[in-house]
Amino acid sequence: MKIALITGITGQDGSYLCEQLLAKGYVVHGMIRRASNFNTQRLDHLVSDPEVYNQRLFLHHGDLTDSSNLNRLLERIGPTEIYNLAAQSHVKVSFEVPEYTAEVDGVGTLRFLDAIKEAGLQKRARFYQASTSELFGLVQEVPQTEKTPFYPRSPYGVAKLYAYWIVVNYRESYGLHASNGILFNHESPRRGETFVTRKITRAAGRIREGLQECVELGNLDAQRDWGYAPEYTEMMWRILQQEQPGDYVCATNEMHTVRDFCQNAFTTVEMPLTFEGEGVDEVGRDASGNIRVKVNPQYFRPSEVELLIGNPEKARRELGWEPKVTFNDLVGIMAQADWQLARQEKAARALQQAVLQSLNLAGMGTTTKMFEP
Ligand code: NAP
Ligand code: F7E
Repeated sequence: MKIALITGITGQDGSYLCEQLLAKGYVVHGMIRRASNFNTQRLDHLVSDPEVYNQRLFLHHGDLTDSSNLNRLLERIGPTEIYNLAAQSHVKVSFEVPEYTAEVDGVGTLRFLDAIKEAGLQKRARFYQASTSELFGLVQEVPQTEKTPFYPRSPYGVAKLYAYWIVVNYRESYGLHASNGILFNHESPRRGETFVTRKITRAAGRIREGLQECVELGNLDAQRDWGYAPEYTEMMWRILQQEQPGDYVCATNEMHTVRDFCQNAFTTVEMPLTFEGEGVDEVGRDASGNIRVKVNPQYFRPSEVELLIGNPEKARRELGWEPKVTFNDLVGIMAQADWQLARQEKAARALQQAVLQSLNLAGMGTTTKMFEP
């Protein structure tokens, strides 16, 4: 029987991977952090299914900063495949919490690998590490491949660099079937709302529905190779089905600016933008001349990764993996989903307003402002 253990199962990638493994007939165990509120929204459809939850999907509390629970989990579960997706995954936040990021993203990976070795699971369990294009940072060649030298540009990138090499080291030293997926940015309607793509598609939908005036962004010139998350989680699985472990770039080999992403997203919600001005004075205006996108230096990073574009030739050759969802498809999927959410939010607000008015309490509603890095 195939038994998978996923850390970071509550995240974007963890939730897609979980669905895919269940569909392939796996028993899936997920490690989740204890929180004061439920943090399983991306898994709710599975957790509320009595034929799945506690039958083929099991959740366990744990944290990559705590090795005692990792040891216990491995002993109890005896996984055949381990996907280490847990991380403090926000690059800008890593400048604010660098030590914690190193603990979780760097040393956390070592804790896991060592727990596998100590539990004597190195012959039974295959290990996938969520490595990243942030390793390339200040890029040394274009496009980047498995052979491109690394030059990380953030505490996140540096922590993931340690994780990358400790995976290689445990593979070479102890014969672990341990692999790195060097994944370029991948997005979806489940993407966290403070990553730039989702921030833009959320804003486009809300602005279109009159729930928000404008969105403030940082570096509009940054260029990324953006793919569709479910295709990338499928690749994680393919890596662990290989006879031999290895390291693979996972990307589309196509690059776009943040500004392109904005233009595409606002066009999807039928509100095309025209950009004018430069640097911090650049703005995006709608057809009526209203400013819908502004630059706010608050979102600049102390050191920036200006461009990333990956060549996934090795993955195509050895894994038969090829992305199908194009940049335009991806923006369309996300912007349509968030437009729909905005419509629902508008309808819910109207209902709330009607109820408050009928109770003669109008004006007592609260508004929340999201804290955003
Ligand atoms: P995500 O949505 O931010 O999910 C991160 C997951 O890690 C969440 O489940 C989070 O739990 C969990 N986590 C955070 N700190 C933890 C800790 N100390 N102990 C245990 N769990 C912890 O990230 P994602 O986009 O799915 O990415 C998955 C992995 O791929 C990450 O390692 C990321 O660094 C890497 N990666 C992502 C991309 C990308 O473009 N998405 C590209 C390359 C690599 P909570 O839900 O409780 O916060
Ligand atoms: O930024 C620029 C920002 O935060 C992309 C993580 O999944 O992918 C992700 O890291 C670009 C950067 O993703 C805003 O400066 C402009 O150049 O969406 P992001 P990221 O930093 O590329 C890699 C591969 C990972 O491994 C990470 O885990 O967009 N940008 N304006 C902005 N970024 C944000 N967040 N917010 C803005 O307002």
